[in-house]
Amino acid sequence: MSAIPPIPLSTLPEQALGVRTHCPYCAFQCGILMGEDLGGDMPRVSGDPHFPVNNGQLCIKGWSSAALLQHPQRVTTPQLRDEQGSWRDATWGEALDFVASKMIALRDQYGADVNGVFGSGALTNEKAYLLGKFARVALSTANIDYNGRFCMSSAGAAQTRAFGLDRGLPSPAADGEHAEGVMLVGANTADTLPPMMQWFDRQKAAGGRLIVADPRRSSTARVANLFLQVTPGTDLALANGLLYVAIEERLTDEQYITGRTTGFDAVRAIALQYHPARVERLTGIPEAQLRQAVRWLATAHSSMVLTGRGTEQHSKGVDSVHAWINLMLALGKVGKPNSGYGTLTGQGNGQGGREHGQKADQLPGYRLIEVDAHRAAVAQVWGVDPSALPRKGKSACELLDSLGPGGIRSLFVMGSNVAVAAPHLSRLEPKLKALDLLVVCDAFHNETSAHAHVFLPVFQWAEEDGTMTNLEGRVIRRRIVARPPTGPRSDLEVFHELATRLGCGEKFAFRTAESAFNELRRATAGAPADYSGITYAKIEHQDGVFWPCPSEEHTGSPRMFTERFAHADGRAKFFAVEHRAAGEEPDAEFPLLFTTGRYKEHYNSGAQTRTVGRLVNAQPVPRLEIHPRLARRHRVVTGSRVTIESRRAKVEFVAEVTPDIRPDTLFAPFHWGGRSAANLLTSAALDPVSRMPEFKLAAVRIAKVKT
Ligand SMILES: Nc1nc2c(c(=O)[nH]1)N[C@H]1C(S)=C(S)[C@@H](COP(=O)(O)OP(=O)(O)OC[C@H]3O[C@@H](n4cnc5c(=O)[nH]c(N)nc54)[C@H](O)[C@@H]3O)O[C@H]1N2
Ligand SMILES: Nc1nc2c(c(=O)[nH]1)N[C@H]1C(S)=C(S)[C@@H](COP(=O)(O)OP(=O)(O)OC[C@H]3O[C@@H](n4cnc5c(=O)[nH]c(N)nc54)[C@H](O)[C@@H]3O)O[C@H]1N2
Ligand code: SF4
Ligand SMILES: [Mo]
Repeated sequence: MSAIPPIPLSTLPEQALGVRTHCPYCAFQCGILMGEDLGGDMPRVSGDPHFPVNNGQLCIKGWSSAALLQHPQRVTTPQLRDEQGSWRDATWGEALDFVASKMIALRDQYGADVNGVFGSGALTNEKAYLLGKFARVALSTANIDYNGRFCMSSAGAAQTRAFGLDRGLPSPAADGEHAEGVMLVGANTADTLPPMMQWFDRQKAAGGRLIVADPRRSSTARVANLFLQVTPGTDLALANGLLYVAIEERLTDEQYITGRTTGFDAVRAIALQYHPARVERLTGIPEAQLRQAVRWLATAHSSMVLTGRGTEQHSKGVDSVHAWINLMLALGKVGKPNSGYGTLTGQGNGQGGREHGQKADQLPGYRLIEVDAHRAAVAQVWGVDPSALPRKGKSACELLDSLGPGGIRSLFVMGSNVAVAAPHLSRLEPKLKALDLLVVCDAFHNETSAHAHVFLPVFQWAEEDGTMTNLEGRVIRRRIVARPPTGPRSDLEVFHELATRLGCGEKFAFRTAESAFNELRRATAGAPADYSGITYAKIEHQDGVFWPCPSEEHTGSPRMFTERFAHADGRAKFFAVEHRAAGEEPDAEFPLLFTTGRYKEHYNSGAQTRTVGRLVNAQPVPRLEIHPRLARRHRVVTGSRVTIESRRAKVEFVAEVTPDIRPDTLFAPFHWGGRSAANLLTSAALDPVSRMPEFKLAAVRIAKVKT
């Protein structure tokens, strides 16, 4: 196969210093400025004081993000496994020929769906869009899904069902400052979106109230006016219980319910079964706290409930989010100024990543792959026959579960470290090992690439152009601010090179990210997430553009649902939801609740942050949080080594004894792999609607390691 001339996707502008771009990590997408190299070996990063979301603030991950760029562990040469199973360097041509010929051979032998693709909410909109197109057009496989399934899928599904559209926040983050009441449910923003706390600090300083529901007195809970230390897995009962109190105290907004919603009667009938005594038994939250929380939310002129993964990553995550939405609809808050329901999107492009067709059932712009009119619209832009598009494929966990002989024999991974981030890892690992072909595109090796046959080294965030959509639905520009090392290529170029070898290179021949974005705009025109009116120039002038933006004259949509919801009748839908047991509940054998989450210093699977010295020094190992009462019973002190055992595995942690956690609950972060992986313990019980795994609840037992 003859090499195609590389596309000049990374051209450092003459004057890169001071160019505005965004942090590579989370959905807050803080504005950053790349400063001068102060004699060290990396450029200096500072917060962009003019970007209106972070106002110049950054967290420690943002401050240290430049360390990823010139990193000594950065992979710069394509790699293939040799006969002994060791990596050997290869040329790009050799590696790409190997990947494409293997994919073709597998397709010819077993059918197109044998090739799997796994994407990411870390990818720019352009990459996410082209990854979906690559799977459907170049590989003709139905089997593409992505790590957003682990992240936003429950809140996304519930918002789509309730409001007709899923945009994480219905309004700019800064509106939080003006909300009299804010309730954060299963969201530890002080650690996971630190610069967001400035809006809540101002909100409280102006007399507003902050309520936090979490099984741990987290850094966020510590600054709340009211802390509800909820039992893991019982948020749905908590929300229904709050609605009970609202109905009983006549705090619901009947005019709003009649004028803007449907389905309340069935919800009222169920909520009335959640009297405070029952709710206290289920959730651990006393009646006085329930009443206080509802009064603050209901009597405030403006109030909002914001959910995070704590309430969503459950096998009843979708119903739990419905319960929170029901509450805010019943209080008449959704679509009102500085009010409503929102979910705090997690990954850098967690929002855009879920809109443009990486999901198994989805095409760009939130179009659905099973809807004929949607297939036709996208097929036209792609220049293919609609009947040539595959149908709906497997969701992330199901896709990973079917890896190996008899199922999906090849996996192309772009932007996820599944060998750390997926649940029930002891089941996944042999499946990864049994693949005929595992390709990882990344800048660093990680626990997933340890099983790969091919490693394709790619550019990082600061080395290429593109757009990201932050947690507010604001489409922003990622800009080139650093020169890439020799060797790596853009993900966009990888698509083009592979597609060429698969016979459709012309459909991926974009000379710039902007030209790929312009095709994305056409593919989303008229769709629910309509980007057709967003241009690179407009993003520049407006500090980002909020979708939907259906024409070039349109300035974007910062606030949603003010007049109508996105359902055909313009109304929001209540969903009658009942508390139910988790995939596994504690029992005599495994009597404790185990839940997982994050440290401020590390990011997700840790693939990036575990390479940054400053972050590793601050947070070198995962610690198991345990209440003093439980610790005493097991003769555990801070620093003791303890074994946590679930039905699936045993993991050893160092204990951190803290009164901040419930006595029936243990917590560990999931940022580490290998034998310290929290996900060895978690289960793949899935939500029936979103197919979200139950990361936030497993039944475990504890033993002190004998020394
Ligand atoms: N520092 C840092 N920031 C990040 C990330 C990171 O890895 N590190 N990742 C980004 C991404 S991808 C995401 S998705 C977001 C996630 O952001 P968050 O949702 O804030 O993060 P988590 O720590 O996973 O979970 C939040 C809280 O849920 C609590 N919790 C556990 N079980 C339950 C429960 O049953 N009910 C309730 N109410 N709470 C529960 C945990 O104790 C935890 O404090 O963060 C983003 N920002
Ligand atoms: N137990 C437990 N497990 C969880 C969670 C939990 O709370 N508890 N949270 C879940 C959630 S919310 C999430 S989002 C997942 C996240 O977990 P993962 O899906 O593993 O995501 P990251 O760790 O962010 O991995 C991103 C990888 O992509 C690479 N990367 C970043 N940008 C690009 C790019 O532009 N191109 C390419 N080719 N590569 C790129 C990085 O170098 C890194 O190796 O974990 C989930 N797993
Ligand atoms: S809050 Fe998120 S976007 Fe902002 S600096 Fe920290 S990791 Fe980066
Ligand atoms: Mo996430």
